[in-house]
Amino acid sequence: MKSLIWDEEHECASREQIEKWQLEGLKRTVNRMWLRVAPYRAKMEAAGIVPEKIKVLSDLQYLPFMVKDDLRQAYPFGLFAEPQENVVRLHASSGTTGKPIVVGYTQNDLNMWTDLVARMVTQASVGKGDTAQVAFGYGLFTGGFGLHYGLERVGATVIPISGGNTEKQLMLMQDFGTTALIATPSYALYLGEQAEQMGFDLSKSKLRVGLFGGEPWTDEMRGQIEKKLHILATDNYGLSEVLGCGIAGECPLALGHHIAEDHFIVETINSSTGEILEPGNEGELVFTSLDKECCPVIRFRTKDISVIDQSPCACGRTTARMKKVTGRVDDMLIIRGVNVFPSQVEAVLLTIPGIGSQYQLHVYRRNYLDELEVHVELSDSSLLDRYSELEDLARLIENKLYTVLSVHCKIRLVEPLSIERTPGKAKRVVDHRKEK
Ligand code: DLL
Repeated sequence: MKSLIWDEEHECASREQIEKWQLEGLKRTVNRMWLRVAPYRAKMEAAGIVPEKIKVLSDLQYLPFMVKDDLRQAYPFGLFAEPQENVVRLHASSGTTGKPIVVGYTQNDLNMWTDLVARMVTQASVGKGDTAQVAFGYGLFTGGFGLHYGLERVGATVIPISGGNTEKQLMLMQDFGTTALIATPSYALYLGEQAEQMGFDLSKSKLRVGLFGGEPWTDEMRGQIEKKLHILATDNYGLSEVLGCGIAGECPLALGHHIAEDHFIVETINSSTGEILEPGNEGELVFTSLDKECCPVIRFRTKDISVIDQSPCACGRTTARMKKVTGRVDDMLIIRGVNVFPSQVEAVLLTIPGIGSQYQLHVYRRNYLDELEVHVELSDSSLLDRYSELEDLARLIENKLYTVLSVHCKIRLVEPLSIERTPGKAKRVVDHRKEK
């Protein structure tokens, strides 16, 4: 498997060099925010910090955090550091309720974004000669357009099919000879299931690699995708508020996602106290942009949980790597005082034979107590008629989940393919506690 380096100067620089770029970029960004973004300047003033105080990289710690709510309150353009005539593109976060978070890009921002996506797809081994099917939604979501331009930049043939229309996806995949699939992992798995149902033999197709991102997924799910689609499945990470896709992605060694540290400073913090953690400790990822023009961010709290590793990778890159995101701080369910992440449930479920690949957690409050009900698809519907086997399977799942979670869950086994699939991000948790 080839793993080329797109930009050796920046991807393989010494730590000393990276930190030099970071300090210069940090000073630039702090000045820009101070002069052009009044709500952030007010935060700095409240914290008693002025741009001149930023002298060394560790002075970052004195700068106030930015959170999603700051961006929401500034809807739509309140945190833009550029006048409208310099803004050439708008995207928005994928939140389902209320007003979205809007992000703008200048032409320089778009050029940088395209470079970073080109870097990310190159490290996942995609380049000239590949045919890349972009099954992310094109629109306000950054996935479609972000991947699109980066793939064109490396010279791949891009199929901008967007999300959904699964039959057509499979048809074009065969007829156009797609070699790289770009999608959310949950949609990739659905494509695999549908291919099986429709009698498409993906082992005979040209598909060889997947670039998946946009939602958390476990290594167990990676295994299932690789088996069903007969490909190498790589993960990449990003978020609209910081840039979109292209912030970090895996090389084929899959030893963590290489972070574009020449454009972003990454920190991990204790989510409850805000305390900065040393690399190697699990915490909430926090990003600072170094050269974004329209929507710079300083210490943006992502709520995503991961671990940073600053040691160089065997592939030759020296930028810090982040472990696969295990979940979001706000995805964490607290069931009778115990913390439960959907990813823990996924990791258990996908090792049990006889069940399908989709699941959903339903949380109820009954008699003032939280209850977790896990809906799990069977892989074979004939089991639904064999009650004792069904009961045995449910008990097995419950016991295995209890071992990992220390919480008793109710297991509901449902028909194959009956849990809703979406072309975008999967809905893993349905919280009924807020319902009347
Ligand atoms: O999902 C950007 C993106 C598009 C990344 C395509 C990768 C590929 P948002 O819609 O703003 O942006 O959602 C960002 O999605 O804070 C994470 O919680 C989650 N997320 C994104 N990628 C991953 C990943 C895009 N690889 C939010 N693993 C982030 C885990 C991810 N979670």
